[in-house]
Amino acid sequence: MTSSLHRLYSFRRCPYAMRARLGLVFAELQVALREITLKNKPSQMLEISPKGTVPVLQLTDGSVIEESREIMEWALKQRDPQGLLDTENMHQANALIEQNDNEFKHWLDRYKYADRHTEMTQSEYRQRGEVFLQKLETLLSEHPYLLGEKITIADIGIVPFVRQFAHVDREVFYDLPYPNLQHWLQHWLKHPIFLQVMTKYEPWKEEDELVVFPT
Ligand SMILES: N[C@@H](CCC(=O)N[C@@H](CS)C(=O)NCC(=O)O)C(=O)O
Repeated sequence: MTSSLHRLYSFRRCPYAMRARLGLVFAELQVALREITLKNKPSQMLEISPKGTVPVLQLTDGSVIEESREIMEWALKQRDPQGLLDTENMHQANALIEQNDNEFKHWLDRYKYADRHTEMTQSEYRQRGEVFLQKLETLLSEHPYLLGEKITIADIGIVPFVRQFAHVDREVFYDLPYPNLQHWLQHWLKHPIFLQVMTKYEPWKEEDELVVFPT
């Protein structure tokens, strides 16, 4: 059966998939959602994206976007009612997202799975990750969102990863000297769009009815 909706393969707790869903919801675009589990990826997803990571967006014209950052950007270029791309600092937004993806994520994974990476202690991994958090704290001490008074693509591209870092050990995170970052994260965790993005869905099965996201 063909669908008039673009199709998103996603995994609820994956920060990359979260940023893609945030992009879609801020763009007010609906997609046909296929929630997956990483242990049991659907063959339909692997056929269009053999690298096997989520998120994957299959457009109705058959083309495939298989990088989370490109999905966010694509969505907001279609529609951007809240002006998330509307910043003079797009260069800074891109640089922050790159630092998040290339450097912070590296330390986040080691902090989260320190038992699998025994070269350093968990707190050393955390401190390496904190270099990026300190940068965010400085930005957020100047304005409520990373690049100014309004939400930009930098906020939605980065917040899922800060959430994951915080949730490794919430007590430790909220004891760190980053009040503005903690406030920003708290604000996001209560944000209606964030809550929408974290709705739980059962893993997709071929016989399922179309699941439209967001509803
Ligand atoms: N560069 C990719 C990374 C996506 C990624 O690594 N996603 C993880 C889940 S958070 C994944 O699908 N991993 C595959 C696996 O664990 O099998 C993107 O930005 O979309």
